[in-house]
Amino acid sequence: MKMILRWFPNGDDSVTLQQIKQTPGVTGVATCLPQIPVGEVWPLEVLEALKKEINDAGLEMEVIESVNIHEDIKKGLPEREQYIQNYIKTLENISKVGVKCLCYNFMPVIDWARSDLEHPLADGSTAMAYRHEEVIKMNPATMADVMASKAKGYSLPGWEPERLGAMAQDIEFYKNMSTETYWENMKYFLDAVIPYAEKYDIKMAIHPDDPPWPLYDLPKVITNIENVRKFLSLNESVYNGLTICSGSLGSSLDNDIPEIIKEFSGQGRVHFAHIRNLKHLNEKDFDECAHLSQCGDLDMFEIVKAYHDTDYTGYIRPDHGRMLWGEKARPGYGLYDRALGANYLLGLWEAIGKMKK
Ligand SMILES: [Mn+2]
Repeated sequence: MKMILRWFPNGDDSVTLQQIKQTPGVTGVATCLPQIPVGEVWPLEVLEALKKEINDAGLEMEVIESVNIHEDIKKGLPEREQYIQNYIKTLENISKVGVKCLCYNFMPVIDWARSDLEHPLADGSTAMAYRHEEVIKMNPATMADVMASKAKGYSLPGWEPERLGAMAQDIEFYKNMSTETYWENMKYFLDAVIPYAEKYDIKMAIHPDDPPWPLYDLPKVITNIENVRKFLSLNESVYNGLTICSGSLGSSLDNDIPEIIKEFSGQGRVHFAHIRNLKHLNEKDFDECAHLSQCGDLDMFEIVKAYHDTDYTGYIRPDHGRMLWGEKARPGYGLYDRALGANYLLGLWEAIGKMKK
């Protein structure tokens, strides 16, 4: 297991590589090139410069999160051929700089959704929150405005301005597409790309849909254990794998996260773990919270133990953190709460390992 933190380059992060390096037990970062428009090839020379910057800080760059998938691939349009070729070229380039794992998602139009990015918690910290009625009352463009207004000037991954322009049109497009066709488009992408992931030795790790239920009549696919089984069966290569995000899947109270980890990590199909906690107010409303079991609904001991028991060798990162101690940062991605989370998870990992001796 390798503990990493997400980090955004080009000055688009309040957290420095030096701060990450000083976080005990953290050996690398999951990073990205947000300046490259979705669908374009990631240039090798830009990747080499990024790798040098990260390595010079004493950290590894083995995980990319994420290379976004062009909407034409998800829609199954003829233009997907070119975008798939570009994706394969990007795989080749990231392999040349030593990347081993690629986290991506296959959510249509809208990436993750929250109704508030700085919801006050009882202890005076703030966290991202989701209120289902508020989200479905907002149209997606309004939500984009809400997201942007609370982002503290940082870019929000998944809410890149270029994807917002065509949002209304894209939502309309999917109204005429069955979920089954959406699955077929996903399989088409996987069958084209996975042989190259094998060739370049990059583990593809799809991130679950967040939240794991339909919004605005858009298809949702990576939402529960049955659908994850279906996804993995679309292409049986071990390179067609998962990012298990405890918070995204855990937003649905029907999902038993330790069971999901045991099944798929046991099969060697989990390559990246996002671990965070959340606290439900009811079935579809929740606040994000500190990582500790006692702060939320998820049992972090059981989650970490499920990875440990299945001899997990992939990457783990604490997921979103709260804003605390006066920190100003991209929502979910401050330093303090994620550093606390990383060390809590490392403590559980150490204790579970030593109890087995
Ligand atoms: Mn996640």
